[in-house]
Amino acid sequence: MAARWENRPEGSNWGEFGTDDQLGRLNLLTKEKVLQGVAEVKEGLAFVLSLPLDRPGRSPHPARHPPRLAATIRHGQASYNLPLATVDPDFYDIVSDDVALIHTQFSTQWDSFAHWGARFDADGDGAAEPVYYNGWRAGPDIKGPRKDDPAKGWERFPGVAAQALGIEKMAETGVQGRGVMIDLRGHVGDGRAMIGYDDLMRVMDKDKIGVEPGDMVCLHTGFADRILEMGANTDVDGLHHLCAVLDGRDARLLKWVTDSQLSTLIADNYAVEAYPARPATGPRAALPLHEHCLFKLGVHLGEIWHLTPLAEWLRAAGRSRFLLTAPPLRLPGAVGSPATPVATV
Ligand code: UVW
Repeated sequence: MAARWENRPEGSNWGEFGTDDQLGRLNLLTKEKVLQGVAEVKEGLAFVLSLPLDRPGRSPHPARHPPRLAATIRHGQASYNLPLATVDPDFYDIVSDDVALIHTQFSTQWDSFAHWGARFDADGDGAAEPVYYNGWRAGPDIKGPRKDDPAKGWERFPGVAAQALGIEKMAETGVQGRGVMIDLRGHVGDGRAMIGYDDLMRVMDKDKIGVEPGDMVCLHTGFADRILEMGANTDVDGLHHLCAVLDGRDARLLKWVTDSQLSTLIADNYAVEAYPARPATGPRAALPLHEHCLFKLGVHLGEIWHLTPLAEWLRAAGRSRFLLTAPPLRLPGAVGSPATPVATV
């Protein structure tokens, strides 16, 4: 089948996993990789790597809000603690049923490849068009809300079954393999630290950490732990000055992401990389690590995971590897998803 693009972005791997690929580096989560993860299970201890999904109390992102839960309505009544005797007096059952409004990227989450694209001349006609990983197009492949009334965002849903790059593609793989923890907090503490290639290599050398093709790399910065400490009253301004972030404008760091062949990149901070990114001039990506991972390489980003208890356990045990199982919701067409990842050691 013909590729859907004539040009691929510099430094991208478009086409390497197939013309129609929607999984990117998840293709490296082979059965051998799962077995390598399973081989790291020695104690039978499981760690939940999700924050409660109502944390942070407030998001640094102005359009993302805490989840809202409500009862469904059944026979005109809110169906919490509802006696089914209202249906048949001989029924002794009590039922509850609810509905949630969830901003999929508010708390512990995965970004799908539909989260970040670019204006790029993929079809070679001399004009840039909006396009995503592997040349999937904004519009025909990644559908948006009705242009005449963007407020009718819900009307996007009837068409999503045909959508490319939705988070359900990730869910269908099971997202299981070997996790590798890089404990940045253990070296740079809780102050804001911009981590470039040299800093990352120093930490990995000191802790004797190796990343092999297909590994799911987790960066512990302490950010989500500080969110938990803040409780419901998140100090959003304070968050901007806390903990390590990757320097997305460091070209050698981006090259390491390419060369390492890691399958997914995960952090307990807000965007894995500094947000906003280091200032620069000229045509550029606002978030260069997002562009590199989600748009060019097909590397899913995990954000705001709660990594501290696992990172501390691994450090105390002199280990860095574990079995990681982390599917998103199998929600067709969604751009991001909450996750309840589980690490087993
Ligand atoms: C932003 O929009 C900042 O992206 P992410 O959810 O990946 O942090």
